[in-house]
Amino acid sequence: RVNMSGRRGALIVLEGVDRAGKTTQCRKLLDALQREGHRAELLRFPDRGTAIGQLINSYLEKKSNLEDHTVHLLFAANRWERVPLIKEKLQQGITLIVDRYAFSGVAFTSAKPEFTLTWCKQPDVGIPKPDLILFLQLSPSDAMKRGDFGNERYENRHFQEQVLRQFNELMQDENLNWKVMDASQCIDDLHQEIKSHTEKVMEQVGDNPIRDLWR
Ligand code: Z5A
Repeated sequence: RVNMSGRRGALIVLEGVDRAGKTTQCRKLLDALQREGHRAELLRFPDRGTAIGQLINSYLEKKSNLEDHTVHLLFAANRWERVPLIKEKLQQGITLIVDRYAFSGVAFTSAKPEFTLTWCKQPDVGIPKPDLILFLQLSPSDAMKRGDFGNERYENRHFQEQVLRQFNELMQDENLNWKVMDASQCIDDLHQEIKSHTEKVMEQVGDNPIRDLWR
């Protein structure tokens, strides 16, 4: 369908620690926007459905081991393979709600010993820059109340604390539109806040060009 409004879609990313409620909020946001007649779609990373995504899935489920740099590059490649689609949808006026993006990529790898933030960012330099990044903040003790960790790789308290530290570093970047949200609120209150930030940004993007992340 052609874009009659002359306005592109907004690229909205949800990030946050394990069990912060990203997936729950992405779905609620999608429903709410669609109900109000907006064109919106959901994406999530990792996208486990592609050939690269299957390698990542098997790694996360601990069915295979991959060297740390290698898996980092696969996560980035898994985003790059969706870049043409992302640009096309945004140009068509479709708003994209994305469950994790390059910030998870950098935060998780740089939480491992011997990795720098600079090295970790490189493979994602140039992917579409989000118009808004909603960071769902939740303390480790509140996250614990949402049930036990799963059995996937990275699902342990010490590593998650390191990851949070790396997210905090990434949030210092003033070239990006981060909004930190209190994810300890009830699902509906958090949803209202997320929706209002999103709608404001959808208004603002107009026909602004899609920019490159970290460039
Ligand atoms: N990873 C990486 O290393 N590199 C990368 O580039 C990328 C990712 C993109 C898989 O990601 C792993 O890949 C992840 C990062 C790494 N590793 N870890 N850990 P994933 O997106 O597949 O992760 P996930 O395990 O599916 O998501 P999550 O973080 O565990 O959950 P969430 O989406 O934030 O939360 P949720 O599923 O919406 O909710 C969790 C539970 O809390 C659920 O029972 C809800 O009903 C409940 N909930 C939700 N909101 C609330 C509120 N407000 N109050 C009370 N309870 C709530």
